[in-house]
Amino acid sequence: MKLSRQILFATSITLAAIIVPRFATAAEHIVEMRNKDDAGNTMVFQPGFVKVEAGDTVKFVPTDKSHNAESVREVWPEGVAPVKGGFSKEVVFNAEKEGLYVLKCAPHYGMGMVVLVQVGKPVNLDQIKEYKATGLAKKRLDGEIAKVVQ
Ligand SMILES: [Cu+2]
Repeated sequence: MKLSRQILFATSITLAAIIVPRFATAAEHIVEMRNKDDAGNTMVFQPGFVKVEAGDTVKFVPTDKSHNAESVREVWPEGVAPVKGGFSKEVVFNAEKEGLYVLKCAPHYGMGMVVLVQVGKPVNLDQIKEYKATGLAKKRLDGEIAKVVQ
């Protein structure tokens, strides 16, 4: 009786060791959509750069109202479903494929409201660097591109 309990216990531990890490590795990352960040910049995603792994999710949260998060189509990797969140709504990006992803807040893109998500390796870095965002969006995007991890 005692032995079978020990075996059962040992089996449970072994199964947990095999099964749990597969779920534990998928992380949820939060990006806030804000009127002002801690540094005093206006109309921002915070953070403006997020590094995640394939299988993770990135949740965009409307900490302040009247923002949204959606794909910048010009540089969105082919074969990946675009993201288009409603105004003042949460939206989740399922990071499944490696690469760099640029999202914007539609009404504030001209004010530089842009965010860069790196999933695994930056396989499309050249395309992202070639993309000509305008005005403050370009300045902010260049700043985020400088944070990309090779
Ligand atoms: Cu906005």
